[in-house]
Amino acid sequence: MSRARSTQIVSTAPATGRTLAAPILALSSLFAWGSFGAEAAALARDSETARGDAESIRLEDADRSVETSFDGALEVDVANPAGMSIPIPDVVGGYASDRVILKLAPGVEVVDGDWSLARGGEISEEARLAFSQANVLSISPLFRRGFANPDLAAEIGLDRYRLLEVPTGSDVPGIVVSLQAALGAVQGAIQGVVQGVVQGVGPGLVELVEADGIGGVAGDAPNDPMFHLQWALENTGQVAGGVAGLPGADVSALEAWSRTTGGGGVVVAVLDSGINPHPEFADRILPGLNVPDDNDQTNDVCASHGTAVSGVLAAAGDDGLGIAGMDWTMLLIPIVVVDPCSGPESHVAEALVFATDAGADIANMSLQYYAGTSALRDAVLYAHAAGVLMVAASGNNSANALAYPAAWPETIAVGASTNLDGRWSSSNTGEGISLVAPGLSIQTTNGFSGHSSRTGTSFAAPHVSGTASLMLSVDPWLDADSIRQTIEGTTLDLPPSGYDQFTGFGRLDAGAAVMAVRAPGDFNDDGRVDGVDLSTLLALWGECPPGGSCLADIDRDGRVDGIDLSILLGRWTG
Ligand SMILES: [Ca+2]
Ligand SMILES: [Ca+2]
Ligand SMILES: [Ca+2]
Ligand SMILES: [Ca+2]
Repeated sequence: MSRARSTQIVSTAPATGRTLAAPILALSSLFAWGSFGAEAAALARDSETARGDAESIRLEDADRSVETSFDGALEVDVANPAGMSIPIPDVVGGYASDRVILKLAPGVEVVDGDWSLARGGEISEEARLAFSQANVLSISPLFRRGFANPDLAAEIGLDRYRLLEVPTGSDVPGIVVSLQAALGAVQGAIQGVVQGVVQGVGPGLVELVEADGIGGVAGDAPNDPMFHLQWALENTGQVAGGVAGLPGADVSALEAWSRTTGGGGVVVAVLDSGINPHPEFADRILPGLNVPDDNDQTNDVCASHGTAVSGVLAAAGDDGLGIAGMDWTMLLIPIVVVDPCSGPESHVAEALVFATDAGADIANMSLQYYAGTSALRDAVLYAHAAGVLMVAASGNNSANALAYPAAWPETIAVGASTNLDGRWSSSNTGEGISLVAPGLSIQTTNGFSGHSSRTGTSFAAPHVSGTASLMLSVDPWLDADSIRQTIEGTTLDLPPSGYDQFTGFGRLDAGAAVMAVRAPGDFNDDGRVDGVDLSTLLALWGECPPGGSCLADIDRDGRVDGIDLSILLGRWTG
């Protein structure tokens, strides 16, 4: 079984002639578990799958080399013959390395000191040998306390489940496949090819063999001591602005965090008054720029405005300190554009070009300007063309006109909402506003180590930027336009019905937006990256059709190729 771990894939795409060698954690799941690997590979080779655009796969290890082409349904079954190929043992999302689950076929008993199975008094030598090879330590009923309704349990077959204990660290995926073959599993999570392989091999002593997955409790609220004040993230009816809130009128941060609290090094430029090295994010502040002073001094120069914006974006969550931000791991580029609290628009333009050139994924602009200069306009176009997602405050003037740069269509214009899911009264409105997000009495970071409550569209915008950052941590190849479409498409509509100039598409729902992101390689959005997705990728191999959808182009470079295959394999879950 260790042989499978050293199996290598050499994959040649006929369309391009390119050859790539990919690390093959995934292929050990795909084709080769113990002796079963040869059968699986043979099956792949012998099946009728060759197509002009199919991928050619050669499997190699120390003493075997199997070349095969496949495209469609075949590897769906071969890839996952046991209905599981979870790659990592003993972690949440992985499998238990010391447990294997059997469901006995009707009429089969465990006999002989737990070392074999029998039907009608006939003891199976295959089972005895298979258990011995798997180093099975014990076999016991899985449901240890019996059933209050034994008839129902028997109808479902719960009474036929057995737990096999094996040594910790066992190759459970390999054992599952071996036992399926030896014991003649007649039913598995995935049938078809598996049945074809094992038919006539085993005596049909079990219905299924499976690994035991490991999970855990779903996300509790983080332990930040001020989290109970953060109505924007979890509204339990907290008072804000003297008014008790509407429970649930929040961005559903807990739902978003159940999927991700950040990761992948997303970079957010904060065009603002600077960022103090507050302990909530001090270790994640990258070198920045002070535009007015033309130097690299980026401590906050305006009553902690930029520091407060950064807390909403990026305060570390569940660290026992203060508050939780939207994305707990994002990197911040501080760019000072004001001195101390105001300055020319062109400084923002400079800052935007600097942010773009520094590789920012997102530019948060909790700013309001009124001229709409061509210099800033063109800097917005520069950033947009470079793929920077721009998020801007709508402004705090009670005006029916959006501030700049929010007024330009390339930016996401964010107004402020209240803890009652209404528009904050001073939040600017106007055609082109994208959405609203919490902006009233927002608990955030202040000074060099403190916290305070802030109000305004400045503190609404970073809820949106932080949501975008979480989305990028799920899929780093998301482009700015699709992030925007998802954020705008998952809002909670606020009155009046439909898009309106007061609250745009509605109030931000970070949970829905993050959940809407498909994980890279999970083309059918079933939460797994497995043989089904691999089939999709191989079937779509080559240039993307012009104007058409290109589902399998994970890195969005216009073609489905070895890069996309590598990404998929790297994210294999089975
Ligand atoms: Ca914290
Ligand atoms: Ca509306
Ligand atoms: Ca999938
Ligand atoms: Ca691609």
